[in-house]
Amino acid sequence: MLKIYHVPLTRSVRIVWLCEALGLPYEKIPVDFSPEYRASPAWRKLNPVGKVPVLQDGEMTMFESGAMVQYILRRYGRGRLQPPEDSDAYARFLQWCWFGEATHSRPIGEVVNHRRALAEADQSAVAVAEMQQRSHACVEALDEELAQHAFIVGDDFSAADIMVGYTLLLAERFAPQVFPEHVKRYRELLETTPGFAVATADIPMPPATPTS
Ligand SMILES: N[C@@H](CCC(=O)N[C@@H](CS)C(=O)NCC(=O)O)C(=O)O
Repeated sequence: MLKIYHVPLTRSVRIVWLCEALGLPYEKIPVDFSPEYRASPAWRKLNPVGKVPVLQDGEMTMFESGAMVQYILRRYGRGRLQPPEDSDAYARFLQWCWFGEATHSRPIGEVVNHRRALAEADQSAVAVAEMQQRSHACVEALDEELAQHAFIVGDDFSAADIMVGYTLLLAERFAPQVFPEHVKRYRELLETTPGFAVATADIPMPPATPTS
């Protein structure tokens, strides 16, 4: 049984969403997200940099949510939720999976960190604005792609939508903007995908999206 160490709204949402979408059994283990607990030897044994999430499968323990997605697809996916590995679509699938974490989650993570740890410092507001701008540029890139098809890699739902879609949940909370047309449509479509409702049930509603 897969064990997902989970905190609402963190990247463990991706793993819950994926397991739900694949119909895989899993156990969700709540984690104390306080900096003190994450710095403790007990948690550092599971995640050496003190972050969330962690996945365990039998004796195997791993961190990095994108790697977890890839591992689960390879081991239990039976070809579902990704294009065939020898197709051009697979290259785009990988591209958007990496984009979701390496390019888009990164500036939003900086917004969260600056707000949490550096709210008093003057440079914090400048850094937050800059990172929000970077997130907006990522949303524009998504919009261009989504003008061409329903989901991020084509007309079928894939794990790339879980990678990218989770980051949109962060973007609407921490880098709010009026989503452009195709992203808005996509964001609504994500709500209908398998696993979304369960994976996001413990996340509080975001503040109202700006209308202008
Ligand atoms: N690239 C890592 C990022 C992990 C990460 O930044 N997790 C956040 C929660 S979503 C965290 O633990 N933040 C606490 C901190 O950085 O102090 C992954 O995808 O798992």
